[in-house]
Amino acid sequence: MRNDLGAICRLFREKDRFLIACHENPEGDAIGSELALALALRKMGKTATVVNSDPVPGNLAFLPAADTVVPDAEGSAHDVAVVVDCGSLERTGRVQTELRKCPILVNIDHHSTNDAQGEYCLIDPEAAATGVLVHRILVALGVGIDRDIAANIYVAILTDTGSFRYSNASPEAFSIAGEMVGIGVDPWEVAEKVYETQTAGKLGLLGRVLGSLELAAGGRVAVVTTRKKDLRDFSATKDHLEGFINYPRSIAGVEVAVAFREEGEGEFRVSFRSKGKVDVSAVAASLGGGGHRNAAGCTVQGSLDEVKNRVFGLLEASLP
Ligand SMILES: [Mn+2]
Repeated sequence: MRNDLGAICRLFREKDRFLIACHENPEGDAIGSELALALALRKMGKTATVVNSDPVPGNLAFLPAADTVVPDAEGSAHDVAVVVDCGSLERTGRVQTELRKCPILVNIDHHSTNDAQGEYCLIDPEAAATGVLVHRILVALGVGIDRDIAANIYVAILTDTGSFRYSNASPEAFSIAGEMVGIGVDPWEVAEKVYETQTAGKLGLLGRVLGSLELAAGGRVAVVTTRKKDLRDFSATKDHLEGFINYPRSIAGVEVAVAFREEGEGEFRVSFRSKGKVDVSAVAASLGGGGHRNAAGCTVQGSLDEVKNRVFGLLEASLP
């Protein structure tokens, strides 16, 4: 059943044991959406277990109920699995085995590349964040949104709109965020926790990664590259690279920023950010990945030079 809010509400009212998950390498929208939903279901007297393949990133650990996320939920049965912010069930990673055991799957997402698996889907690529869709559900359910739920919804929208800078920052996104502030969310307190928690090591790594900056396609594409050694040298994990791609994207005249990250021997994770007319989700999809029009990613096999040549070739062809 696709986009039947009433049917999803009936299901949430009827069933009792929910298993909620998001994608690997979760960020603000994924974590905020699943925690807001879990808190609301618990308020309704339900059991809601949040299970993720990866831990909650450090800068989001302050979110209410973040301490209830578990790495596995084996040994307990659930009536309904709810997957948020995932274009496909595979994106949930390791925990998908447990999700698949649930008799009913609900899919709540805003990726345009969603494959709509699940008995119930709420998919709206026009929504700024999955948190917006969770808000729609909670309003339809009539659950009172308290400060804890509000903080999670606010962070979901804040992070997926790039602090209300991206073109997806719709009137609905602003209006829900405003409502959450009205409920008691403090924008500065949240911003400080989400964004102002750098470590000296992370800034050192940023310096290294920016040192790899190169321009392609006559200055319309900017590229940064991270090798495994770079992460090792700064005792960093891939999470520390979050947001680095915004620097090459911020260069005047650049339409697409690309970040290459060495994942394994002959394997690179490629992230794209577009600020112009280029649909990077199409480029990522043609390499087996996916995402949004302005933010997408894929994993490509080959040496760094081979991977770069393939990606540049596709990008040059898609530049208007
Ligand atoms: Mn999202």
